[in-house]
Amino acid sequence: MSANFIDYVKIYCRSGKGGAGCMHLHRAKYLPKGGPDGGDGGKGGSVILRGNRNLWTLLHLKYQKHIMATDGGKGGQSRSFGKDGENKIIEVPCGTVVYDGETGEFICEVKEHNERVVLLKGGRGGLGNWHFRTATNQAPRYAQPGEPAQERTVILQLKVLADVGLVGFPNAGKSTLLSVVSAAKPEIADYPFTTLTPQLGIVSYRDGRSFCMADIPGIIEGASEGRGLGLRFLRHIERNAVLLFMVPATSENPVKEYKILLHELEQYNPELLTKARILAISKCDAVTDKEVQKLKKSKRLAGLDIPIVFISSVAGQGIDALKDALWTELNKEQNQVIEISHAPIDVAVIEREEEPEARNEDEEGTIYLNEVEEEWDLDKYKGIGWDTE
Ligand SMILES: Nc1nc2c(ncn2[C@@H]2O[C@H](COP(=O)(O)OP(=O)(O)OP(=O)(O)O)[C@@H](O)[C@H]2O)c(=O)[nH]1
Ligand SMILES: [Mg+2]
Repeated sequence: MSANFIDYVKIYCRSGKGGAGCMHLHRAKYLPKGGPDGGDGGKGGSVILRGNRNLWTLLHLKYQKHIMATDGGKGGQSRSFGKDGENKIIEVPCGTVVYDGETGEFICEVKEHNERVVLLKGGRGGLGNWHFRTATNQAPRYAQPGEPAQERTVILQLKVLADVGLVGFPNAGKSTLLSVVSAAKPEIADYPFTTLTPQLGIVSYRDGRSFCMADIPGIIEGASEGRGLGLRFLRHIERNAVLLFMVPATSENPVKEYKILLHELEQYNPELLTKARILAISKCDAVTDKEVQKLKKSKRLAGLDIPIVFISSVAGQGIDALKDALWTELNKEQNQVIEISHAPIDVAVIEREEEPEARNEDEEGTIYLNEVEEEWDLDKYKGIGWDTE
């Protein structure tokens, strides 16, 4: 299960170049000067991302290192058009964020089912020489080249779209809570880092309503410096509307534990602190009633100024109160917006899958006219054809 959860892939993408316009002069037996009749080149294919709610990981893209749309065909004589290149559609789970593979800069994101984002536009086809005939130049011996292809190496990252994200040290009881409130079956054990990949569950609430909860691997002090599993999974809570912090009642100093968690989140992305927070004191069955009462009266806990709920997933205590508190926060207007600016990623630090192999340069050079390879001066064509669109 965990090996199949892929939330990071790096892919080289290229759109198709536009087909070249054709330079052709019509000649027939009784029509030696039939005039220019070169047709237009076809459009190159684009590389397009499409959201698909049935996908939960980027696994299907793991071994796909290159995605290339096809080139537009050349125009032909008798004003025949070149064929358009085929688009390449990359299906991605909703919540996929795209970064530039070299600079780490944010490019775009796909949030909704069937949402289409054009990542790389195919080149426009060149115009055939038929378009360039004028009163003074009735036999233009040139045509327009196709627009070049675009290429880019991109990093796709999945940031799951959940309403509530669980934040806590390892062993805080996050996965146990998820297993109690939803149908999800996360692994649960009394050793740290049981959960290695994010898990999602749908929590059903009263009157047939529901919300989504994400359990992410535990965070420890120094996670922002790469300790434990580091902050690699924190991106999955970037888009949650509410963060549910979990601190066990057995903790020696719950307030300190909460503050460490908050600090690590801040190190990762200060915007996380603008989200609504709820603190759940978990495992209340593991301490005496007296100790629970003491925690309930604790001035230091109350001083945190956030809603606090006392729960025990094992004994089923406080679970309904917790759901109520989460539902209330989720429905507050200021918590509806789950937009967040995606900070650029550090491509040097992020762990990489192996680099894409050198790409295949061996393609047909088709945009040149008369089979002569020369640098095209695209300025020459200003004002005519595609750049006037
Ligand atoms: N007594 C008691 N034990 C609990 C409760 N909730 C969880 N535990 C125990 O605490 C241990 C850790 O629980 P997990 O749910 O795996 O903790 P986690 O926060 O998901 O841990 P990581 O995945 O390692 O980050 C397990 O042995 C659970 O049985 C609770 O409400 N009461
Ligand atoms: Mg867990």
